[in-house]
Amino acid sequence: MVAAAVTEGNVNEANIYAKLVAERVAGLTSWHDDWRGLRVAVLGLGVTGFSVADTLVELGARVRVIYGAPDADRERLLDVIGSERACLEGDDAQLEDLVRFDPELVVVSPGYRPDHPLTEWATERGITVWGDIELGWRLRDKTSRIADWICITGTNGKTTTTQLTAHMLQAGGLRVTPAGNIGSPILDALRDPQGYDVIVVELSSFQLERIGEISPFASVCLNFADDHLDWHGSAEAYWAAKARVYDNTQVACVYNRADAETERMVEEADVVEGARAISFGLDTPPPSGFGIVEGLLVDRGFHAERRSEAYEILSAEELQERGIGQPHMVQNILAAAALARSRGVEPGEIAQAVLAFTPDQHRAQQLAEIRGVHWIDDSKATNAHAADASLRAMNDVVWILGGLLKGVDIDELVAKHAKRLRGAVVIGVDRAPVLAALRRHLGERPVVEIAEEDSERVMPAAVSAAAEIAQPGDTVLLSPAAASMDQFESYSDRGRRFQAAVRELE
Ligand code: UMA
Repeated sequence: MVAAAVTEGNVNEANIYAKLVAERVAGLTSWHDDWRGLRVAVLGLGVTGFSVADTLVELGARVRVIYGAPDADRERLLDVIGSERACLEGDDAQLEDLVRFDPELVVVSPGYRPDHPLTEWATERGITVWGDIELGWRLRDKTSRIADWICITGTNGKTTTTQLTAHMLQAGGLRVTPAGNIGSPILDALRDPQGYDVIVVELSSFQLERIGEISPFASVCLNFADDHLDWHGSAEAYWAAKARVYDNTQVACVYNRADAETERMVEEADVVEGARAISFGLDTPPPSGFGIVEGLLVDRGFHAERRSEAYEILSAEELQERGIGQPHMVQNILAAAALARSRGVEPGEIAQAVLAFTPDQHRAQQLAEIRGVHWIDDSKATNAHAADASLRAMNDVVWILGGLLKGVDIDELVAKHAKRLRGAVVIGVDRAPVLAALRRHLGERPVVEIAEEDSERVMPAAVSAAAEIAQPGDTVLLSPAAASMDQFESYSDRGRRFQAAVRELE
């Protein structure tokens, strides 16, 4: 029985030690706390992993980056700053390395699934696991100017809305930067020597899954539809992740009046006392809403006399003239305006920012009219919801679609828009379910399969097939409703190749 008692004693000792470490880690809530010597394992060596390692080495922690794919540039930089690193193929080898390192904290890149074996191992042992956003929140006081965070998520439109919000805040005279899922990690923004008044943080559902206890100044979930179901495990888990954007919001929870799910998220959120719910939508706004009245975008959310009065921002016609009058774009503008108004930007400054705004490439981008046919590049539509937003605005469409479906059923989208379609051209490796859905809903109309899988040749083949189907007055729309990585480097690579093939037709 002595042996058993010793074992039990060891286990207890290990538990007490793990608890003490977890308490030390939980107490690290400032850039100016003592991070020295803390053993931190960083999982992944993409932009996030590198920014985390760089930051924590600067704070004096002992950092080891564990990752699967070599990256010569970042590896060289890790060596220069003095971070340890282990490039190992497969979860088993990585887990073994992690166990040997015996971390006190694990910081994980967004792409790691919630049930990843490395993070599960850590959680089971009581080791704290953070994402980079939670770490960033704790380190937000590096400079004396501490930025407010305005947090933006949604299935579709978040990058555009993040950019628009940042432009508006800047027009209001604030020092601001976008960060997060938009492509530049939060920790890079936080280490800016001058600091910012506001950081506009685009958050993916992956980042929200590990968001921790952040407290946004204002927040929005633009819309909600199934995406990334394979990653989150279920639609409920995806909903719960998105809903977290509203937790602890201080001033304004902005939601979409036309999307009951986003309203429910606000209703169920635990917010700071006094935070207001502000809606946006394309209809006449209620008090506390942004919307459209007689062709004018208006703010009834922040007017002192909002029961009877509204601030005019600008006219829908001005947006049309600048090619940014599509319904989903107007929704993004209204959401961004609500966020910017919550931080005190004047309506006139918002109008000025919108009129100077140029949307990104590959987002419902009008390319050309060739022999009466309009060509549109919406390669950025990497999910059904984004494609839905583009298709809604059109008729007589030859639709080029397909790619990595990410576990989403395409049938509903096809059924909904079948009436608008002249025909369809299917690309991607995962073509069978797309073809089946199209054949089910399009009857006799042409559905062409591009069996070509060489990335050089996919788009020329798809464009020439679409050109054959299209009649004068029609629109050929590349809006894949799927991710691009099966055949292309990224959605922009897919869009660039589409544009090049369209130019060949001219
Ligand atoms: N890795 C593994 N195992 C895994 C997952 C990742 O070994 O299970 C490794 C990868 O091989 C790679 C590294 O981890 O070496 C990359 O980590 P990552 O995939 O988290 O990517 P980062 O480069 O750190 O970029 C991430 C976001 N990527 C993802 O969420 C997949 C970027 O969003 C984001 O801009 C960046 O952090 C800064 O915040 C991209 C994205 O596609 C644009 N986002 C998705 C979307 O918008 O739909 C969510």
